[in-house]
Amino acid sequence: MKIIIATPSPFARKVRVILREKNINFEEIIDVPWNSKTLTDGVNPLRKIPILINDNLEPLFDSKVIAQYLDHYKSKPLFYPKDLKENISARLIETVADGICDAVVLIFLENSRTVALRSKTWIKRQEKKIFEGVEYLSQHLDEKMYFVGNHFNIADVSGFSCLEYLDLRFPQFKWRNKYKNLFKYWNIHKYRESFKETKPITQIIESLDN
Ligand SMILES: N[C@@H](CCC(=O)N[C@@H](CS)C(=O)NCC(=O)O)C(=O)O
Repeated sequence: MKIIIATPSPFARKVRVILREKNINFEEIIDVPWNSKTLTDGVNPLRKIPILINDNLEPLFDSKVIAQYLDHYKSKPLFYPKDLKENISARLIETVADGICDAVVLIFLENSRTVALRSKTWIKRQEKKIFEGVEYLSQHLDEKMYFVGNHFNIADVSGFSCLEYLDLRFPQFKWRNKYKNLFKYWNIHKYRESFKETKPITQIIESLDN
């Protein structure tokens, strides 16, 4: 199995973490999806990573689709809880964490444009999603060790990846100061091997205004 990723991407990270946790053999292929010569060309019509290539299947894209597929490919450990209530709660945390990352990406892209083209209103709109999203994560975590239920699952993969993506692309938001419970949670999970091996790393991207 092959997985096309970008090293800063929190979406690719979800899949990279799950592959490691499930101990599946895979090859990681690094792409820069923003560049004109991207490996996503002709593979994902949305031209986004992550993409999973498995011999007997058409290419899979979108981290949620891939993560759910991996639970079927190898069920242990399971990332989407079987219990309906827990399953919904975990997928809501995943959706909020992914949505925060989407907003961070949009701000990053806006700030990559020449100053005259940047919209402060647009940036403010995205910032609101980030602030309210992190508030949601903090409230739902409360003082627990895992976001949902009593085992590490998709909510933790997404939530943790989101918090470290904020560190990379939105460091001015010092979430550790405002949300002590998230800070405590991050301290507990940061030593996990799959997280250590997939820490986000920036890439150089082509100018978007060319
Ligand atoms: N909903 C998608 C989001 C994936 C995504 O936004 N990937 C970004 C990298 S972080 C990308 O490839 N962007 C390239 C583009 O939009 O052109 C998922 O969960 O996989």
